[in-house]
Amino acid sequence: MNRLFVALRPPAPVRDALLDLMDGVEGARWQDEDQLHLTLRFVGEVDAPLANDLAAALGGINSPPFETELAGVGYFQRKGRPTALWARPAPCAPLDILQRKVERVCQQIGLEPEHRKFTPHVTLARLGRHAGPINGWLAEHGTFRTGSWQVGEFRLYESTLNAGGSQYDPVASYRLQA
Ligand code: 2AM
Repeated sequence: MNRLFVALRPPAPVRDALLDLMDGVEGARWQDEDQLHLTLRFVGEVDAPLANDLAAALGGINSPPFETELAGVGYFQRKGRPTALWARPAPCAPLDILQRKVERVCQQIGLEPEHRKFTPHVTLARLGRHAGPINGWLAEHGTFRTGSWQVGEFRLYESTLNAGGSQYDPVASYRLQA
């Protein structure tokens, strides 16, 4: 079985800007540089034939390159407790269109539809029960903005859960073409 997801990989200058945000919350488990990505579709565990179908079907997506930027930080919470810190893209119609094309392909090969609303974000940190307050961090980075970059490809990733966290390995890249 392969645990898969489809994502964008921000370019190095954007990753550097994200790394600069990774301080100031006690106990936060900051992501490593090689973990940084923006998920378009979490697929989860699939067997090898389905993984192959997905890899091939993603290659059939026709979408032009587009510009996007990250603007703003925030957090996810569960039961009133923050669980993750993230940076999010500014509203970006081409990103939404690409996400919908990926979703359509996933359903065409037989995956269950993703019913959760698409909430594009780049996870920066996981927060355990004992993490410190995040209000200062949120206020400090409220005006975070990366400047835009061109998205020229998306990737299929494999996720491996290790004791120390998740390892994300690209298994295929798909070029966006006009
Ligand atoms: P997250 O960063 O907000 O946790 C690989 O796990 C990627 O898929 C991560 O970006 C993760 O989002 C996302 N993802 C979405 N739904 C998921 C789920 N149910 N389980 C694990 N990861 C999920």
